[in-house]
Parts: sequence; structure tokens; C-alpha cells
Amino acid sequence: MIRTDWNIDEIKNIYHSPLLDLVYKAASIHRKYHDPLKIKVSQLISIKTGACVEDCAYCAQSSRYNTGVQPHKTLSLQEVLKEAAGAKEKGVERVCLSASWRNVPEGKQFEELLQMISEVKKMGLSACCTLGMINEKQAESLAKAGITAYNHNLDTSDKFYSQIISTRSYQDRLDTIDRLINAGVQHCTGGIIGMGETEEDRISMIHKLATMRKHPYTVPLNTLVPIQGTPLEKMPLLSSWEMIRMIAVVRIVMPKSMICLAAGRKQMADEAQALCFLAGANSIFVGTKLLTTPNPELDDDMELMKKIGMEAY
Ligand code: SAM
Ligand code: DTB
Ligand code: SF4
Repeated sequence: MIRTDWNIDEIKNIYHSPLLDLVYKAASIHRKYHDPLKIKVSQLISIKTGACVEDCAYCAQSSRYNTGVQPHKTLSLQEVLKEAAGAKEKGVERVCLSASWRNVPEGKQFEELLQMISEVKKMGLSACCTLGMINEKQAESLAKAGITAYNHNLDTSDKFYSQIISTRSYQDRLDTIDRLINAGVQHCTGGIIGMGETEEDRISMIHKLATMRKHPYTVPLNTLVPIQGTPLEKMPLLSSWEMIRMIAVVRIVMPKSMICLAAGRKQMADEAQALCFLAGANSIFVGTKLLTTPNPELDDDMELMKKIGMEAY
């Protein structure tokens, strides 16, 4: 049963249950709604990198911090198609176009974006986007263009949010997600752990996601990749156990959503990743680079999948 009426105490109790009980319960629920041996692989394409006006404390692409990321202008259609073709050649079926925008631009740039999506789709690939805030009309156009999902994260709890980002509010994020739902675009919404938040903050974020009028199509869960030059550069690397617990709780309260084990896999042992998949994660980003940070080699990912009997699709 899909519930959107979870109360915070229920989620707190689930979060604090013994880890093995949690993983067992999550794995049992996962099997009812998903093929537990299938994993969706997507590749990120950064169509515009760096020079972002926002001040997200975790991000290598904010212009406020000296992170050494080389900004580049929006890629041309040809450049995007070349990257998409590279992904397809490697057996990847889905790409996610990402841009370091505060919000989706209007006019010619938006037309070009729609063209990128339609051309990528003509190649037989599915396309997702993550482009910042979006207005109603743009969301409708993306729906018409047939995107699979639009990624816009909550990142953390309402309470902790202001310590991470000051240039746009939690409500701004919720409004964008509302517009996506209204336009019929599937939303891909999750967050980051390891930014110095408390367990209460994590529980609050999960509660917010699980009580949306529509559960996310995908919940991406990122472990902070500390970026030199950002305010979070000194954050200690988070233990994988924390991610395993997050995934299990998210799987239990949002049984139908896909869960993407997003940033942080490079630092994770194979066994920890396998536990994440057992607990309900069923999607990953592949390719040696996420947006600006390293990701495992595709060959290593494929070897891991083979070892544990999972099939990428
Ligand atoms: N600019 C758009 C936006 O902010 O919505 C799209 C791209 S943005 C990089 C997408 C998401 O990546 C962020 O919301 C955040 O959750 C995640 N992310 C960015 N930098 C990260 C880092 N250093 N470690 C973990 N996750 C990160
Ligand atoms: C998401 O939640 N994680 C992905 C995707 N959505 C766009 C991005 C992770 C970025 C990690 C940091 C970097 O490579 O710059
Ligand atoms: Fe810009 Fe997105 Fe990075 Fe924030 S997370 S600084 S909006 S690219």
C-alpha cells in the first residue's frame, strides 16, 4: 500500500530500528514492487558546468567558491549528441542532462534544450533533466517533449536547509516540484547526507518526501563528496552504514519509487553497495565522472553487478 500520510514518529521509529531488521523489511518490500535483480543505469551529461549564481555549500559549481572547476558554456546540440552516442555505445539507455542554472532559461536556450531532448530520444535513449527551478509553462513543454523525469532535490530538512543554501528557499524547491507534478512530469527528488545534519534532519527530509501528494518517481540519495574550496570541504567522509540505513527507510515508506544510489559510490566498498541494492536501491549513475567528481569505472560496476547477479538495464 502506498501511503502519503506518514507521521514523523512512525518514520522515526523505522529509522531507529536495528539495521538488520530494517534491511530485511526493506528487502521484502522491495521484492513486492520491483525486480530485485534489475538496476537502472543512467549517465549524467553536464550541458553547462560551473559559474553558478547559487551558493549551495556542497557544490563544486557555485561561482562563490574557488573549487578549480573549469566552467564551460552550454554545450551545443552536436556536443550533447556525441556524449549521448558515447553512452549508448557503452550500453547505457538513459541520460540525464544537467545544468548549473538557478532556473531554466527562456527563449532560444530553452528551444535548444527541447531540441537536445527530442534528438536524444530519437537515438532510442530516454532523457531526464536537472536544470534548477522551472516555471509552469516550461514544465509543460518538458512533459510534451517526453522527458522521463526531472531531478530537483530537497537536499536536506527544512530546518537545516538555510545553513546550506541562502540564495533560494526550501519553499522555492517545493514550488518547483509542485509545478512538475501539475504538468505531469515525474519528479526525481532526494537529497544529500553527510553535510553535518542530524538524524532528525534526515528523518524530516524523508518525511517530507513521503508525504508529498505524489511520491517521487525516483529518490536520489547522495553521500556528500566534500569539495575543496567549498564551506563543506572539511566534512568527514560518511560511513556507508548511514547510507544503507537511509535507503532502507526510504524503501519502506516509498515502496514504489525507484531509489538511486547517486554520489558517493566511488568511496564505497563493493559489499556496502551490495547492501544498498539489497535494501532497495535500484538505480545508479555510471561513467567515470558524475558532474565534476569521479565515479567508479563502468567495467568495475559491470563486474560488481555480475558478481552479485544483478542485471543493468
Ligand atoms: N543546478 C541544478 C540544481 O541544483 O537543481 C542541477 C544540478 S545539481 C548539481 C543536482 C544535485 O546534485 C544537487 O541538488 C545535490 O543534491 C547534488 N550534489 C551536488 N554536489 C554534490 C556533492 N558535492 N556531493 C553530493 N551531492 C551533490
Ligand atoms: C543527484 O541527486 N545527484 C546527481 C544528479 N542528481 C544530478 C549529481 C551528483 C553530483 C555530485 C557532485 C559532482 O560531481 O559535482
Ligand atoms: Fe548551482 Fe545546482 Fe550547484 Fe546549487 S547545486 S550551486 S544550483 S549547480
